[in-house]
Amino acid sequence: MFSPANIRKDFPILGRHNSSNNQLVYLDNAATTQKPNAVIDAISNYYKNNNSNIHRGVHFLGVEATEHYEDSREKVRTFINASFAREIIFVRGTTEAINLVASSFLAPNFKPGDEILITTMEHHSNLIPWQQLAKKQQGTLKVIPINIDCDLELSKVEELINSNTRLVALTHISNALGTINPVKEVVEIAHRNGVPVLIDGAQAVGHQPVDVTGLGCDFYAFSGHKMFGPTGIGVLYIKNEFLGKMRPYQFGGEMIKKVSFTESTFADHPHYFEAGTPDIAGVIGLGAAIDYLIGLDLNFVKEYTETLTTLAFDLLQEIEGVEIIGNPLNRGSIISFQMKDIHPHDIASILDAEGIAVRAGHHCTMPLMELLGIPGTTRVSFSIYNTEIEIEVLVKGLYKVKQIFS
Ligand code: C6P
Repeated sequence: MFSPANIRKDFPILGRHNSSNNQLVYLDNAATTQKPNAVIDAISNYYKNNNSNIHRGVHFLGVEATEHYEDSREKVRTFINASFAREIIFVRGTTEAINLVASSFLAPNFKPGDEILITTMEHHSNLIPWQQLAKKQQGTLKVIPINIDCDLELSKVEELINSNTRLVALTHISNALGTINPVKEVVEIAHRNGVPVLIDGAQAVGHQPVDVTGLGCDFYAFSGHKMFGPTGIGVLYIKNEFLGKMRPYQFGGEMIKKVSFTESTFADHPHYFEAGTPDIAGVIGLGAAIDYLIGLDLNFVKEYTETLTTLAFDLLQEIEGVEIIGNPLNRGSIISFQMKDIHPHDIASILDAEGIAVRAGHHCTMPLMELLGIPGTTRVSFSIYNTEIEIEVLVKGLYKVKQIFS
């Protein structure tokens, strides 16, 4: 039987206190989640017992390390329901995954006048690579608007797609608003018009079941560190049919078949995209994070964090002067808000003194903040180890903020 108290024991950092001896209340999970012992131990065990380079050594350490690394690829494949292991590319994180698609898939065939379609709520990582590509190759970046509730205007997707559209790139869950986008519907519209779709899943994987085959998307990007895994490792899912249409991302060892001074031929996928020694410990840690999440049951994770988010939403709304940004039809475990006449950084600093970790600022979505006419927000984001008591502590903290500024 699930119990938050038992889950919390898996995360040693949750026992930390700040310099005023206030117990940590970690509500910055959208920035990065904390790590369970299972992940910390898997990384430590790799370095203690298996450390070796992979796909090279004939010695037993090399064989073991390679097995663990490729086991993790298989775990990722089943976790997101991809069809083939070769569709799973290990990268540094969501940011690198998106840059890989921009330079290996879109750039080589992108002509002047071509268009890329994103949404108003994209993180800079799913905006700047497309913006810079469009600038360099005389194309256009188009933006799907959002409505007053901060939901995507789905009806505009078909209107904005035309024969020049080369890609639709959108976030699954907005890191700044919490909006869960109707990504399956967007994929259907785009595909009806012959346009491939990339989904930025940074805030979705690990929070709810994700099925790339069911979604039908062509590219899906996510980061290990937002789903209990280590930093520095992430995944790009590339649908099989696109693998052969992409150029290598980087050149070097591991991604080749044969090399002479004049020519090189390249390895099969996924190694084609994994030049150099990868983050082996990170991949093994990510595999352990997936095992941990499977043990928790993702449907349960989703249900529990939804309950916490609803509770926080209701309590925050009751505080006079608090304005929650957006009221989307479907919300992930993220709430952004403002407090009348108080800067988000002041709110975050006062909460920090109480031991409460939140994020304040533009959340790497400057164009969205500009559109909303605000400099930034205070953001709380929940994970499986958060509790109702912690939400009460947050609410108390916010009353303290009000009191200090009154
Ligand atoms: N958002 C946040 O506090 P990286 O840094 O590559 O792991 O992930 C980038 C990224 C891309 N897309 C979305 C939707 C994201 O939320 C993030 C990271 C963090 O919201 C850090 S800015």
